[in-house]
Amino acid sequence: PDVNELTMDTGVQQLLVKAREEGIDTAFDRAIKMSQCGFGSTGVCCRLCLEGPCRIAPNGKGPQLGVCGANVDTIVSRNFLNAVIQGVSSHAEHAREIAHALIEIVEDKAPYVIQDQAKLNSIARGLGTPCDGKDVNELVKEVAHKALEDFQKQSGTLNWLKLHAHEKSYKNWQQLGLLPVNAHLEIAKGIARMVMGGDADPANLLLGTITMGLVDGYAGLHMSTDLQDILFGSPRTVKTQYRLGVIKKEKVNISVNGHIPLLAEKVVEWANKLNEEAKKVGAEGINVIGVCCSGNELLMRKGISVATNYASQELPIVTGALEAMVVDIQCIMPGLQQVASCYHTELITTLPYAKISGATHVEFTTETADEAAKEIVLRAIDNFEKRDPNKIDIPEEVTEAYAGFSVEQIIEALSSVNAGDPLKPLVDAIAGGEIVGAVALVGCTNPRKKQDKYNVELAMELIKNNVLVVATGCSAHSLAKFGLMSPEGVKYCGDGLRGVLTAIGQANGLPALPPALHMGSCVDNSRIADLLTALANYLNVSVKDLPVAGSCPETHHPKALAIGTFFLANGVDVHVGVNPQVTGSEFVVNVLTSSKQDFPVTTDGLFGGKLIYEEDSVKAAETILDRIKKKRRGLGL
Ligand code: BF8
Ligand code: SF4
Repeated sequence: PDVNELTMDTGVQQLLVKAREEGIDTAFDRAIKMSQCGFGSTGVCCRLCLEGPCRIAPNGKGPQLGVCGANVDTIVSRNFLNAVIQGVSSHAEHAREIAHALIEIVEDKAPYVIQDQAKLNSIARGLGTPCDGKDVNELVKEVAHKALEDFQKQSGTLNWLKLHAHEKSYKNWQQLGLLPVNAHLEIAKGIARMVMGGDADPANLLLGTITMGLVDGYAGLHMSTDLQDILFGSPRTVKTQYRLGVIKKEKVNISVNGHIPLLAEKVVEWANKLNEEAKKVGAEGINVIGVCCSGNELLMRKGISVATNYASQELPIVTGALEAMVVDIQCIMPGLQQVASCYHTELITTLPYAKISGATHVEFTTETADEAAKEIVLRAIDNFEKRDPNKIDIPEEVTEAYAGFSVEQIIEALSSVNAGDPLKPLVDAIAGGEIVGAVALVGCTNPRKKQDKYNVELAMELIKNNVLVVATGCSAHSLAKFGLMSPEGVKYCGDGLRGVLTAIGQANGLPALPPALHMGSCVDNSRIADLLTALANYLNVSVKDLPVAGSCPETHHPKALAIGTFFLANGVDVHVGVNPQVTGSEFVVNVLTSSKQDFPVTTDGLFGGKLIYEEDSVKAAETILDRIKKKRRGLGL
């Protein structure tokens, strides 16, 4: 296929042509060559023991039971649980690493400075830890220990769930016996129930998956965001730039790619400190740019510009002007090294449990954060002179965008309209119908789908119909690149939404608020959940009653499935635009996607939210709007 069928981003198109001319394959080419297995893509293949692999033909032909007697519903639900556990483990590890770092920091073993005392106090108070008379270090230590309890306690439930869950959701999960005890225990239990000869009741397996979703939401997403805000500061509105044009020919370019901002923050710090060193090799300075969620983290707190999102992460290297790509973990394509080996770019892995063969490894620990970051930046400076001028080609386009919409920032923006009752203008606009509802556009891009197209199309449909969009992760990059995170984006909105965004924007010195509000990285989906909880409390209803939904049109990672499960558990409808590999079981499909009146056990009936699988973004928008309107009617609107 022609490159313009692979991505909407003209900069990525330009570099895909260059890569092809140079004989370099990227994820887009590999996706074309790799045919998808019909059994795997419907979730009916089981590889859980050496009696197998067993696979159940969905058309009823051939054996309908695995060698052990497992039927297709058990196999599909086990595979789904397996995928969600992978996502949960990623987010829980992320949170645990930050908690651990906080302890090292207050013990003076790690070189970071706590940035946000107000957030620290509010989290401590929420956890029931008195703040009075304690110094910052003491309080950080107590909060971090509370966090680590969520990986250790043997009874009760997650501190972070009690801290953030809406009371009505909490009661529902309690009644259903779904409350998680600690993250590690639940992950281990989840794997234990999924093994050969474990849990073979598909409904029970799916309920277990919901518990994993709660672990993801609270011990993963919320804990990561809270602790990172304490450590690095809560985001405030920032103006930034997107697209591959943020790579600067005259500068030493370093991209950070991954998720846990402990390293990325240090790279920025050392890039500033060593800026003069770069001039000694003929560069104008050092330019740190973001890719994927590390990009989001630095963007939200530091306004760092973002080059590209997941599917095209190899392309910054193809500019021939990237001196180093520094990675930590999650969504790092191993293929980066093949591409880097064709250029002067040094791919630098940093975590002992996430290496790539052929890449340089500079081990990062919180204790040696400064040394590691300094070495990385010096390596990048050295590499500047190794550039091949004939290989340099940087797409010019950049797009301006606003980001940094933490809940704190959104409330502050609303306070400019109504200082005494900040949520009132938003709630009034929803009640009056100027805003029909809100949708969180989250998650990924996927090299199998035309990059950005589905994210952007869905957002456009929604805002045209007066639905407010908030965004995180790689989908936020898509929306920013196409103007939906700038005030001018209101021209695509329906009249009602445009009016509200303009009024709030102008009260804050902007021509308008952007129609899509950037709320951060994937762990920052916690911020979206917090906003929903605040709205539900304000209206004295459940989260499941709100006219809202979540959507991940270009899904690729199991983390997205874990996040989706968390929102389903809260009664929020979740749309995915990529086959979630469950379609081989009618039972599983019904539990996840049917409305409560149509099937005896559904997530809709138990929690109030269902899964919507629809590849076409325009059709997906229609379905989402129908459900939002139904929820509005439920509220008497
Ligand atoms: O955690 S959005 S492609 S980079 S999984 Fe990955 Fe998806 Fe991007 Fe961030 Ni989230
Ligand atoms: Fe086959 Fe059962 Fe083993 Fe799965 S667990 S591979 S279905 S025998």
